Amino acid sequence: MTDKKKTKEEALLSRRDVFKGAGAAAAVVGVGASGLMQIKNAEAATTGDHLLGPGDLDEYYGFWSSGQAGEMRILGLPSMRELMRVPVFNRCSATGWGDTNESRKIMRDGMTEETKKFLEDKGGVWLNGDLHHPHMSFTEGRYDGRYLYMNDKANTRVARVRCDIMKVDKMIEIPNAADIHGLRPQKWPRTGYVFANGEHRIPLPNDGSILDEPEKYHAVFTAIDGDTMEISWQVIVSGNLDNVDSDYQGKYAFASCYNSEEGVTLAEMMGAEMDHCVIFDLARIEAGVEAGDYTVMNGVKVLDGRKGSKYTRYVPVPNSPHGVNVAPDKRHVMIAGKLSPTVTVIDVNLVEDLFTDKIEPRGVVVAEPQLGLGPLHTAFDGRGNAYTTLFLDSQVVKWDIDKALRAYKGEDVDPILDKVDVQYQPGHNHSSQGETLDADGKWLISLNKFSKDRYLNVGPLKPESEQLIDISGDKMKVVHDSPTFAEPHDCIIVKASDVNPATTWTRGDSYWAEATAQAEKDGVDLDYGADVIRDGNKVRVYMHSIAPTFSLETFEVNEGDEVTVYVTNMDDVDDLTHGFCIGNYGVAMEVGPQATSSITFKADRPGVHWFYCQWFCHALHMEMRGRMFVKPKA
Ligand code: K7E
Ligand code: CUA
Repeated sequence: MTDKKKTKEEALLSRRDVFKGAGAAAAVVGVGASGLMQIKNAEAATTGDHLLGPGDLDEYYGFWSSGQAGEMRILGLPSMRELMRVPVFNRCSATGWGDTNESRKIMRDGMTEETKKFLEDKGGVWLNGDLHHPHMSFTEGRYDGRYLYMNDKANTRVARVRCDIMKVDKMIEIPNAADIHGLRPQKWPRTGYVFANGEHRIPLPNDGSILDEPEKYHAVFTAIDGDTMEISWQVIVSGNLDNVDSDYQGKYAFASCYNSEEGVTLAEMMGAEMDHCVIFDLARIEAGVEAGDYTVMNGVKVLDGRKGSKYTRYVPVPNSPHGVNVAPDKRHVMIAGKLSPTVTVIDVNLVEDLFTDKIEPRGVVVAEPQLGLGPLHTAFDGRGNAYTTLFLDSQVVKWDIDKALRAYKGEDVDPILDKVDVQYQPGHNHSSQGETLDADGKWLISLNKFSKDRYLNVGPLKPESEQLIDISGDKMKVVHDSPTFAEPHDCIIVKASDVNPATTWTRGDSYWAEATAQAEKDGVDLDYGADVIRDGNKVRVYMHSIAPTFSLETFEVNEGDEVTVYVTNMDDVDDLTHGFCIGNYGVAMEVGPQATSSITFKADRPGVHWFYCQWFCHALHMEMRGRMFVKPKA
């Protein structure tokens, strides 16, 4: 209670700071709007203690994927309020992500030369992405608040978000792989590696010399160094890779594989009764790298981990497994059956015997409870229970891990404790801190693929639906649902105290290192500049903003010039973001408090072009503008 009060007071305090600052008008608008929305929420919902009053802060951050929308979203839980959208693999009109020099550098630095060439006449960066799995960096099995990592299935990439500023700082393309799907950071001793599954099988190299010869295709498993975002090694596997998780021992990674038949048509992929889970032995792989047992492909060390390799083991599991989730008991790995009504449980402690061939592959399986139709993903409460989504049944099933182990040994016990209906067809679920040693068993999210009749009809394209379930008691209770746009595959729920984002940027941040270096070369003060530097047909315009003005009211360039505008926001006030937009030039970006942002464009349209601040910042925000003169060619 006192805690809640304190956070409320803190919230009020920081709001007063805004009032004291230049942004009084903005603050009034902002507070009014969000306050109203919360009251509406409170009126609309009827049950549960997930409701927060106006100004109350949430206990958890939720980091959400957005599937084919390509961005990451930040929610507050348990209120389920959407707090922020962080552009990652998409282009963002509001922030200029994909257009600013800072974002384009991040997007292009980790690209292969081949892709750069492919994108040469397509704007130079990808505009789409398919973000499935956002996960935080770990230290000794707990979230450490440093980074978030996420995959792009569409264009075979992995990105990293810096948690202090909640912006992407690295993005890499994974060579030799096709369509990164499963992604998890190493839990122990730390991250460490980020594991990324190449889902689709392709020829290596994929240069057209092999086409319709599927027996020559491969899927590749990748270990990325989470600190440097460079690829440590890759392993070729048999079959398609789907999802992945890592253990609490720092020894293994577990990936589900469908299509062990290595077919290309649906009929071919459904042929076998069993697919498999591939287990990667990190120490044996590292020793293999050390011993030089690899081929270098596109600059990456690639090991052969296909069936029979010493680096991997293949555990048969029923056809087309999907989710892989390691329980916070540090011991049990759950592989959801998807087409089979079962979840296969592997005991991490038996895996070494598998690698030394003391036991048969199925010898590591210690339970395989029948739970319902279409099990996809499993979450945990830290009290020995697991929660599995049932896609076809449109339910979440709660089951007792220990009872499942005993039943597998022949004891007559039913591990199923409870089932709850969700609307409809759930994919991922996630519990509060559930993929860490701090699993606290309070909340479960069910991310549902269909909403159908659940909300007002908005036309043929419907939103998806996410539901909040109270799991603190014996019975699960759905307490809230919200529509959500395409498509939250996965999310994590992190205690708010484990994440400490900054309130403003810090001058000198490496995020705009190139701008800093250029300003130095040009002899310009990046902080307080008001300069136009001509360098042949390149023009660099330096301005800073202090609400409600830009330091340049006009600047002139020639038609055909390549113009770079650097804007530094010298306001040092919480929540005082400016923007920079040039009318009819396709130029727009966010400039956060104490940040520098830059954007480059060709001045190929003569005339007078107003630039303006596109982020409401002040009572005189509308007046925060200036003119760019583009002198026509003689
Ligand atoms: Cu994690 Cu949707 Cu990519 Cu399952 S996947 S549902
Ligand atoms: Cu500055 Cu609006």
